[in-house]
Amino acid sequence: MADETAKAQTALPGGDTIFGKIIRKEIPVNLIHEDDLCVAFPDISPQAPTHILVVPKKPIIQLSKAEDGDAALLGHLLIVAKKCAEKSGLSNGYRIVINDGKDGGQSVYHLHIHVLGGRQMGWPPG
Ligand code: DGP
Repeated sequence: MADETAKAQTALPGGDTIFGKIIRKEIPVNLIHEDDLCVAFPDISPQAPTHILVVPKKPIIQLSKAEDGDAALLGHLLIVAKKCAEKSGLSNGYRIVINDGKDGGQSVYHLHIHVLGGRQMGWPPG
């Protein structure tokens, strides 16, 4: 698999994404969580022992395109993210990441939250 940062340099916003296919069950994943508003599943290219993606069913392209009316949904995604971290036993802490756009390293243009844990995270991020 190509490096995710390299992929983010060429990824373009717009259209259906791999996450749309996962939400519609066209591609099978090991669902960690599903409700009316979102799904959570392991990242295919894990950057930590635990690496989960929390993805809204509403195809918001990226955080910078979210609207005021998405506030409750965005809050829900964070609550689901912390529940997934708890379920995964990340009792020592974890990192929540949202990559936005080219400079943010976004490669899939369907908003998602990364939950990373199971190792010491560094700062600043790369
Ligand atoms: P980002 O760079 O923030 O847009 O993160 C996209 C993530 O999506 C990246 O960490 C790899 C992951 N990913 C890409 N395709 C698939 C897939 O088909 N299945 C799963 N589970 N994850 C994927």
